[in-house]
Amino acid sequence: MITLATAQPFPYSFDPTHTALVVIDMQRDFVEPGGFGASLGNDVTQLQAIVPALRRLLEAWRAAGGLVLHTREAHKPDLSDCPPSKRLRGNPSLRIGDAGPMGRLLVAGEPGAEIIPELVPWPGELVVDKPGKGMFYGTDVDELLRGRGITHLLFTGVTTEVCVQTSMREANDRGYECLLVEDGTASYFPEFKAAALAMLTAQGAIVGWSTPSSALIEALA
Ligand code: TIU
Repeated sequence: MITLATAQPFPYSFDPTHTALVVIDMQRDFVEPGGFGASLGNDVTQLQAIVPALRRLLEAWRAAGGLVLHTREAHKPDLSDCPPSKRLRGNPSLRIGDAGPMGRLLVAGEPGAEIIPELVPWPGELVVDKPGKGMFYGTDVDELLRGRGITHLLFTGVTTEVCVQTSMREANDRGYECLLVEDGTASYFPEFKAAALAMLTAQGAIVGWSTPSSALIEALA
């Protein structure tokens, strides 16, 4: 059992053998120029900034033998799992399914939908394509985690207030004890990241806890 004494808003304890590190949507389409995130007018450098910390955390977690779940926001090529309420949002230069420099945006199998090379999944790690913002919607994530005895989830990835926050809220409703890694998650809008961190941990960890990656890595050593 590991206890992170400095976690917010109070200490967080977990057994690594019943815990998964969740890496949400660290795909080229969100992190690199020319992808979906950039098509929405966003500055992708905000997201690139977390890659070194995430690499260090992944290395420590893998060395400790922990389970890793990577998600990708990716639709079927016929877009039958992408409703107009999603595809027609905003006024982007390209929409989901349109062809860009990294292939069709957010479509499974296209180069842009792949996880960035710096964080490429290892053999045996879970990789799940999800059509929505939350990782439980339209996926078998719950069965995959429960089947492995997972009760605790350590959240990282992008973007904090969209897919990470939605996934963490879905997980909390399903009974998982959730921790968000502060420097392992990013938003295109730093003020939204700060607000998400505050609201998730408020009211006595109403959704979950948070910690810097350094405390987690130190505890795993
Ligand atoms: N636009 C934005 O901030 N995020 C998304 O569309 N998807 C994820 O957060 N993965």
